[in-house]
Parts: sequence; C-alpha cells; structure tokens
Amino acid sequence: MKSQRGLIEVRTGSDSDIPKIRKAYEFFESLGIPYSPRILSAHRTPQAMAAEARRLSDNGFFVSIAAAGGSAHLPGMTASETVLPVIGLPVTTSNLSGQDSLYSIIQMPDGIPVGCVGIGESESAAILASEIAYNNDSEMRNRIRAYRGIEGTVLAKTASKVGIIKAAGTEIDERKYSEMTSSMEKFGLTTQVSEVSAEDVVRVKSFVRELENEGAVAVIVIGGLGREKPTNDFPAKVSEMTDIPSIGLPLAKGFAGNDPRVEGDIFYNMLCSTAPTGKLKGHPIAGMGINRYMNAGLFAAQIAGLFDRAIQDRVKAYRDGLAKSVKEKDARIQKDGILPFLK
Ligand code: RP5
Repeated sequence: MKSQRGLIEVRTGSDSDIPKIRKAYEFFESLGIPYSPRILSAHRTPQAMAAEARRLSDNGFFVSIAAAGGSAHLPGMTASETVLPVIGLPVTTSNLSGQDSLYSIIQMPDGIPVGCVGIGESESAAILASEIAYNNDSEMRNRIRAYRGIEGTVLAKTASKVGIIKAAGTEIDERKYSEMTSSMEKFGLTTQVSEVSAEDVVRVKSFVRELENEGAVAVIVIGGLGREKPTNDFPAKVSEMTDIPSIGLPLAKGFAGNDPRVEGDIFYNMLCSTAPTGKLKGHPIAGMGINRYMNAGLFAAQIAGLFDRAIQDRVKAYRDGLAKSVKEKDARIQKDGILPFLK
C-alpha cells in the first residue's frame, strides 16, 4: 500500500486505528485513488494536528478523513482548523463498541460541521471522500458509480447547487429549516427542494437524476423520528441511488435515544442498514447531528467551496464571525463579571 499525496488526507489519532480502517486504504488502492495517510493525535500532538489541519488547503487537499476512537476529538478539532470538508470516521472501541467515538464526533454543535459515517465504516468514509473530491471529474465519478453499482453514467459539471430532499411526514422545525436555507443562499448556493414519500423509489430516483444532470455538488437528505413511521433511514436510501455526496440530517423532537421503532439508534439507522443479504451495510453518508440544520447547510457550502472560491471565502468569513462573537462575550465577562450571563 504505497501512498501518494492526492486530494484526500486520511488522518488517524493513533497507529492502533490503522488496521481497523483497512478497508478505506483498500478502496483507494482498488480504484487507483491517491491518498495521504497521517498519524495526528488531538490529545498527544495537538499543535501538530492543528497545524497540519490549517495547511490542508495549501497542500492541495480537498477533503480529510479523520478517524479516531474513544473520546474522539480529532475530527471536530480538525474541522475547526480548516474550511475543507472533514469526514469523521468513528473507530470501534472495546468497551463501548465505538458508540463513544460516534457520539463524540457526530453531534458537533452548529457552526463547525463534521460529516460522520457509521462506526468502523471505513469503506463508506473512503467512498464519500472520493465522491466529494472528484465531483468535477466524470471519469472518476463513473468509476465510483460502477464500483457502487449505481446505474447510468454522469457527465460532471459542478454547479453551486445543492438538492434538499425531505421524507414526507418528517416533522420539520420551520425556523431552523429557513435559517439553514437562507444561510445557504448567503453563501451563494442555489437549492432545489423536493418532499417525497420515502417509499416512492421512482420519484426519489427521478429527483436525484435531475440533480445529477444539473451538476449538484451535494444533496441534503432529511428524515427523522416523528409521530409517524420513522424516516431516519431515508439518507441511506437516497445515497444508494447516487454518487452525489449525501448529507444526512436526522430530526427528532425531544429525547432521541432508545426509540423502540428504530433498529440500533437514530444514527446507526441513518448510516447503516441491513442489506437484503442480511449483512450490515454502511453507506457513504456525511451524517450530521440530530437537528443540526445549520451544519448540514454549512457542510454543503464547504463542498461547494472546493469548486467555487467565492463560496469558500464566505465560509471563512462566517467562521471569523463565530470566533469574534466568542471573543466579545469573553471580553464582556472579564469586564462585567458573570452576573449578566446568569439570566
Ligand atoms: C484515539 O485514542 C485514537 O484515535 C485511538 O482510537 C484511541 C486509542 O489510541 P491508542 O491508545 O491505541 O494509541 O486517540
């Protein structure tokens, strides 16, 4: 497994992660996709980890896969130092089977998104990274489609367009939804929206084909736990049909753990499903945290920013705004004390 630099960095928090994500390297090897492996620890080498994250873009990378286990800070910390899309790969652990890794990666607070795949789903991470990095490369896209068994071929023409597909019946928080779409507009993205029944394969397929023809850079797939039948496995269904990078946005009102209608938990159900063979199958989905609407829009903007400099600059300005607001609040606490914050 000789590696070259390429567009994709694969950082692990420890050498002990490497054999656990073997399938990622194997995917790149089998499709002839160059990648750059690193060991960068968020807690043992934090400075080097952050410095290398800041250099990702200048070093020509388009995307970083950050694989870590336990209290897995690596993906979130990497994402906070770059505006390139970061894919979080939760590594399996012995005491909590990687649930610890998953939860510490996926539920990133709004503002800094990480696209998280299923626990140990290293091939899904590699496929997703390739779909993001080679969105404007017809030859590579068709190679990935053939590998995944997706029907038809595409002619790449990257547009700053993002599809949004909602599973009918999902209870949407309209305020947060419009915050997401209006911020996407401000970043310079155009959106194409569809609400369809998760069971209506024909309509879902025709919508994704339309997006493919128009050069969409990402599709945000919304499903959730509602009063009706859960639709949080909708992102997996959509991702099965297309190589457009799929961003999964799971929604829930109130407590989202241990829903008896869901196999595993809300994330497991979104990122992995049982294939007809009865085997567990992961999907190349950039999973967002529950109700992290803003992060879904931001992740789409970060993908679009790879191909459109103006969008990337707006994402940078947004990040600067986040940092400025924290600094202002801290200055206020130094000046006025804690009382104004204890309202
Ligand atoms: C994390 O801690 C790594 O990503 C790894 O999954 C976990 C354990 O690391 P080692 O103690 O095996 O080096 O940083």
